[in-house]
Amino acid sequence: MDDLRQKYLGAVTSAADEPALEEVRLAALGKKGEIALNMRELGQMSPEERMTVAPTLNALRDEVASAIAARKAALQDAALDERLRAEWLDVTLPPRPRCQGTVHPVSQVTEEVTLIFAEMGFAVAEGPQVEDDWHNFDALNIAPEHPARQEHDTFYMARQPGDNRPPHVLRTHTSPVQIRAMLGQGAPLRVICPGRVFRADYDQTHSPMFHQVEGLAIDRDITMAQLKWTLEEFLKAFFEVDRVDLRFRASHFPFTEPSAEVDIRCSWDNGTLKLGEGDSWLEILGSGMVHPKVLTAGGIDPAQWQGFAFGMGIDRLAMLKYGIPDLRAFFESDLRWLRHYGFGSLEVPTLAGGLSR
Ligand code: 2NM
Repeated sequence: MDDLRQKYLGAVTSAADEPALEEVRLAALGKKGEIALNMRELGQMSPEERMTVAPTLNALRDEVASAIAARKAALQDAALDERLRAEWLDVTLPPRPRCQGTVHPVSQVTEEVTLIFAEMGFAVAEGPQVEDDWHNFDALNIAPEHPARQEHDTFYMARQPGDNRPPHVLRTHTSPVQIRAMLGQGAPLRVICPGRVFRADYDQTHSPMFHQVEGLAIDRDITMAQLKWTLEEFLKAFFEVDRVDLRFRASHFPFTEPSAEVDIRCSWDNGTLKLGEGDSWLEILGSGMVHPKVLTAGGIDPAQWQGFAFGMGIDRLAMLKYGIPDLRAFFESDLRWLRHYGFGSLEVPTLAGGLSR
């Protein structure tokens, strides 16, 4: 009994880590451990013998068990001390430079535009950037021989010889989203469609990928007067001015009739743009009454419903509002540019607080 005691107490003391200690526990107290086997032999003993052996064996079992528990706690303490030594942290160090990026002006302006039109009851609709030519052209009354369809304006998706599916393009405007909204939701309808569009055009003022927002309102008895009011309210809110002076110039788009380009009165005082005053006019958007053929393509009866629509460039709105000179820098992913022109992620635009705060 004394040998057993020496053996296991010694083994407990010299167990270097928890797995080694667990082996000692199994060897001594486990189901097939030495002490357990000894206890099993109590059954074959005479009552007198058992009276003397059993208490000693029980005491031994308890002593080894508490030695193991004590050693286990000591090993855990030591392991924790070691971790605390290894994983120390100097909390007096200055913080790391956090977020490198900012909210891109295109994202900020998209938020601002969406907020203003949401207030007027317009929902946001989205659609695919790769479109079939029916949604991008035919449904919008853009004839097959229209110059906009030519390779030099439109990015056509590559096709395998023998592919009989309709041609697909990178959408050249967000109007196909409005066709999808008409077909999907029917009239009455009020949506804006912000998003990426693509045209094969690259110079100082054109990027092959840019951003547009188009709006569409369909109801009974919709008129150009409502179009004009809507655009005035939008431009006042967006540019954060009390009044704007708009000029509707007759124009032509395949998808609207009549069509108008909208200019906003402005002045350029030594390089700074002022809206609402002055002798200059700045072209800001295109608009018109939705062509009956376009309503029909959208599954809407032009004898029952009318609609106005408009479209403008988000990138250009951002340049005008925030005084950003070069369009191409928008898409160069230059962090220095982004830090200069970008917005904090928590500076969320609000109509009450001033959009650009
Ligand atoms: C513009 C100018 C004028 C326009 C038309 C439509 C649709 F799908 F409803 F017919 N959406 N957007 C439109 C009209 C767009 O962008 C300069």
